[in-house]
Amino acid sequence: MADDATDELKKLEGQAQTHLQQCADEAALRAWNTQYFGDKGLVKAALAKLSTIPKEQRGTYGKEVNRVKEDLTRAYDAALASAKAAALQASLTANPLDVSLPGRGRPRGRLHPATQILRQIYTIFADLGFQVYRTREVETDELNFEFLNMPAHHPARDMWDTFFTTTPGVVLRTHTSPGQIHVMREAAGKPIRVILPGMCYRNEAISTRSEIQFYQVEGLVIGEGVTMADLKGTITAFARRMFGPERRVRIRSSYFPFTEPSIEVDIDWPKDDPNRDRLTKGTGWLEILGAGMVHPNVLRAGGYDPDKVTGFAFGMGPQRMLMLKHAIDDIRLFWQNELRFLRQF
Ligand code: FA5
Repeated sequence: MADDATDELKKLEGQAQTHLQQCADEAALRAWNTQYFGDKGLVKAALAKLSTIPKEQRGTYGKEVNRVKEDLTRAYDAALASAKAAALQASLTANPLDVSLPGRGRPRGRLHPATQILRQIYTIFADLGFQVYRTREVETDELNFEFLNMPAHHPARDMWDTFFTTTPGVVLRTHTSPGQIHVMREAAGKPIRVILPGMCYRNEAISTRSEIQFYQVEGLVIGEGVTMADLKGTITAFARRMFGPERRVRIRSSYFPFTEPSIEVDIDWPKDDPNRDRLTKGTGWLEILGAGMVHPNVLRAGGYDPDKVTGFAFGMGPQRMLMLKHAIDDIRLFWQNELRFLRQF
């Protein structure tokens, strides 16, 4: 019985070695492994036979079956390693790596021109002692209009065509001015000198100078004895630094319900630009901001006493300034994501 078993073992070993040599690739080797070493494999079966061998011959058979198992395992590992190496070699020869090909460059991003000019604005106002204060883009009707001295049905509301949300009384802000109320209420009576940058939305006819979505930077200064002269000085100092000393600044009187008196400020369009007349409607000037002395009703809405303090406010359009700086003939270019345009900045 034991001799028969040992003969079978020899036969099994010979057969396994021959099969192994015939395996041409990794897949064939793995199939071989399942055939001999899988759960129902032939080597497993030979090991299981041990319990049927008479006790006195069990030691010899056991040693032999273990030797066969180890030899076959070693042979399999070696064959698998050389099959893998051969496959790698073959793939390197078939698809040679051409190290002389030029690399693929990574495109470098840059700041959007609107972000660049916003940062310039922050820097100039930081030097003038202003802090940046951020407020929300979605406001209530109350903050966008009422607290700014425009009760419901006030005709001045017509100046700002508004996007209403589906929630009654909630609007996309038409200007950064509602931020004035937020700052005043937070500062609670203390002096204020801040700018409030952010996006605004208007249901407007889009043109070369007007978008339905645009940045504004609001400014607010409140304290004892703040005058119109401070406003004019601040705006002029800002414009000189933003546009250079050779560019002209025009201040003219205007109307806003939340300031009294009110002004608007224009900058002269570059003289040598052929689009000058078209973009400035023949005047040579483009408006960059509205401003004025904060109306007493607005001071009251913010919790300040107009008999004790005064203040000035302004709201400027950074994209209009970009147009003026670089003689850009269409404000819509900023949101079109045309890289050939954006790369110039
Ligand atoms: C206002 O929005 C006032 N809240 C400004 C203000 C603030 C006055 C504080 C007094 C005190 P106006 O609608 O004129 O005003 O807009 C101010 C600036 O925002 C404009 O001068 C312009 O530079 C920019 N702007 C206005 N509408 C658009 C638009 N549709 N597209 C691009 N820029 C715009």
